[in-house]
Amino acid sequence: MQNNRRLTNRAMAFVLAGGRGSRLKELTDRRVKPAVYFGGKARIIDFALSNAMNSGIRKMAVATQYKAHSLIRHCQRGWSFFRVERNEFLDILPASQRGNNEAWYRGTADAVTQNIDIVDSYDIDHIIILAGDHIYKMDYAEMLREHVENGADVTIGCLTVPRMEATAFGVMHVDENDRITQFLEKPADPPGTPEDPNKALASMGIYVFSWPFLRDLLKADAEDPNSSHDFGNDLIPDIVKNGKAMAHRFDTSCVRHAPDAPAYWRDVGTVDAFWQANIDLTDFTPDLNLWDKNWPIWTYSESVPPAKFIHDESDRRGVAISSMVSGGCIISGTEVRNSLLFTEVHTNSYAVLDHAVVLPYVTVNRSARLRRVVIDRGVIIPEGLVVGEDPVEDAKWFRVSNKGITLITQDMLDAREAGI
Ligand code: ADQ
Ligand code: ADP
Repeated sequence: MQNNRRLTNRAMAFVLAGGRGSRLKELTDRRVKPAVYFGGKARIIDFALSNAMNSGIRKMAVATQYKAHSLIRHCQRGWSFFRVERNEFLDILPASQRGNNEAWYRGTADAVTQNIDIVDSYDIDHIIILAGDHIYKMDYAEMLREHVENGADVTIGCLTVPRMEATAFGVMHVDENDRITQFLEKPADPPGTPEDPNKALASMGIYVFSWPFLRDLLKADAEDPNSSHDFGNDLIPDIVKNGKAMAHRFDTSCVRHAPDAPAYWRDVGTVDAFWQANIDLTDFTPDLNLWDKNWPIWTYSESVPPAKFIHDESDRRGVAISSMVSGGCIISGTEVRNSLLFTEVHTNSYAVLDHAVVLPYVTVNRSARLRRVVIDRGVIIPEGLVVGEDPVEDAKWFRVSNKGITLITQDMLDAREAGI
């Protein structure tokens, strides 16, 4: 068996964080999906970066492109604790900083190609390509070990998903040894697995390569006029045809907080999924355990005072029931139920928050009643605003999802105030 420590020492995590993404609607108006808040303190990208960190990887790069400012600021503030003298770092690689004629990253593979010389300078043996936009806990060291033991050209992290949900993924067929025999990028009619025709084996967009192998492939891809320079569309199908591509099942390297805890992976790419995954954390025993000291989720943390609850026995109830309330919050005479409040949310008397996901620095003024909402950062909720009781009224001003979740941003409130 290979020495895992030596493998991770000489490996890097390359996090793709530049995609446009639009299904989170106004939540991604100003920030890219990996920079969207999650779980009370963290951002979505912290999960991939923490997985790398907890797997023993100390070299990381984040390729950014659209709406990168808040992501870059977050990485600089939260992920600057590496020891440069030990060749440990997190490097931010914005598009359009390099080369003579290329501007934007043309695709996920091009995001690596445009940084070949930088990756060369890291002096690594293996590269783990990750997406910065999923919530899960996974030990990449296990995957790396398997990749080396199998002598694979590429190893792809994969999940079993309901067959009809697989249209959004790369879908693979494997043989009895989990060697990939066919790979279809986002097929309209995904093939089922041999064991269960209603399930499909989907790519998580996580790839392990030896760096010299990938570098040669990228150089050839850059010259190919027919390529879209994308891992899922171009490179992976090519390796499946001409090389040795192996599937690594998430089940075998997911990090569970208890032996019988479910394998947890979520794409929080829609307002509904984002709301649900955050609200799920308020469950009695959530499937995603943020308290697990064996696999902490690292993030930038502001120095703020503890959450404060102001409650008087007459008529102001300042309480939070089955909820998570972050530092710096002041819950003054507000009833908070099954909700998740990020840093420095201030709420006032006679207000009610029920199944609410409230991003940082929000103020909720008196007597507002908000049910099944996502409230964007910094929003000032006016006195007496009621949301979640009359979907037709809500939809006049706010974005109401198919599942009846209302997204509230300051722009929407300003438009409502102006009556436009
Ligand atoms: P997609 O879901 O289409 O498929 P894609 O748009 O390729 O994902 O983005 C993957 C990651 O790369 C995201 O984190 C995104 O932000 C980033 N990204 C996209 N374009 C980029 C660019 N030009 N520069 C830098 N970063 C960029 C992929 C695979 C599928 C697989 C799913 C799993 O192609 O096979 O099933 O991911 O989610
Ligand atoms: P109400 O909930 O009745 O509208 P207030 O908004 O006046 O009451 O606030 C009540 C509590 O919140 C008090 O304990 C007050 O000290 C605290 N508080 C309000 N604003 C701030 C602030 N900007 N910084 C620190 N504490 C605050």
